[in-house]
Amino acid sequence: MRAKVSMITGAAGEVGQALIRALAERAACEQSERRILTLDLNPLPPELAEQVIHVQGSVLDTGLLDRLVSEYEIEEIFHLAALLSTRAEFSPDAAHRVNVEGTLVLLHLAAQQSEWRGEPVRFLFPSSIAVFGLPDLATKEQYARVREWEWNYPTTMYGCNKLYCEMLGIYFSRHYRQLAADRPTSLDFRSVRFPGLVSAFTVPSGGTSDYGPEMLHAAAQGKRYACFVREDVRIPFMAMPDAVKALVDLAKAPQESLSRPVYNVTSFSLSAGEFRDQVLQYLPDAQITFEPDLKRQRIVDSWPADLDDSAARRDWGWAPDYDVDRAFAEYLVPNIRRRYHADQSEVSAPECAS
Ligand code: AKB
Repeated sequence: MRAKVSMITGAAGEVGQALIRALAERAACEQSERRILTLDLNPLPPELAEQVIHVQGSVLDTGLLDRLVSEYEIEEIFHLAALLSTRAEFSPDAAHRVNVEGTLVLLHLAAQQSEWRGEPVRFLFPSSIAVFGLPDLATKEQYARVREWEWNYPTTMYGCNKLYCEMLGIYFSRHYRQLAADRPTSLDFRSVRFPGLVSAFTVPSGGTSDYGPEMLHAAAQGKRYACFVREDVRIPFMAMPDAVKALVDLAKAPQESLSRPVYNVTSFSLSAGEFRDQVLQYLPDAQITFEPDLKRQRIVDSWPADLDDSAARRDWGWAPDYDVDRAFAEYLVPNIRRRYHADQSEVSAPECAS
């Protein structure tokens, strides 16, 4: 019999590493036999690798995926592998391959697995504020908290990729093989649109919201930081534990409670200057300047200042644990201080939910 698994692609990335911890805890709390199968081009840090079955490889390697399907029964997929917005602008073709073709391969895999099991495979897809594209700053100010269906005019390759993959996911879950005489069981596609994510344990790379986490991690190491966007530009952010909570909570929400396949989720909205002020509150020696890079600035200017996440709150009880004060005081600053000052223990041990 094939072992039952939750699969995570892009598992060595920022969200992936945090998600492995959360799924391992969930499995321990639920005393579940379902294992975690991870896939990434890169190895995992050793303490994570020992908790999962890690396969080093590409989401585009269909031979490898065929082998995995023959060895494991995949019950859910967290498809995180992606090239982020700044990197995708430098390599749009590679971004399209990884972000779109990679997702298509995984959706096919999930569709086949659903058919074979006679039960839908849950497919969790992290989308992004990059799917929005506000045309100018006046419109950004006027539409401060965008809803899911507003301003879906991305200005980046990454944003286009994410928006299209949301559509592909919906197609695969609702209409795939719609003309077949006996339409097979289809997958269960669910997606959250994340704001900029901030982790205490990892530093992002290749994104355009990276200035937030970069200034914090630089300050904690006593390094100067030149922020690549204007002080006044505002976007929403979220602490990494809440991003993982959003994925895990959406995965377990009863299908009948979901009124849409794609949900905005957010926590707090800060201008780059306010982000700097938060950092200075805890690390008063931080040396942060603003030296906008006009091209990256344009991308952030096109992203909304905030998200309306009321649908997620209503349908599946979404609520972040960390508002801005708690995020900095209880999660980011203590853990980052530990990280750069020898003590590696994590603050706030997670508990099993009752
Ligand atoms: C990026 O900056 O590309 C990502 C995102 C907002 O999705 N962090």
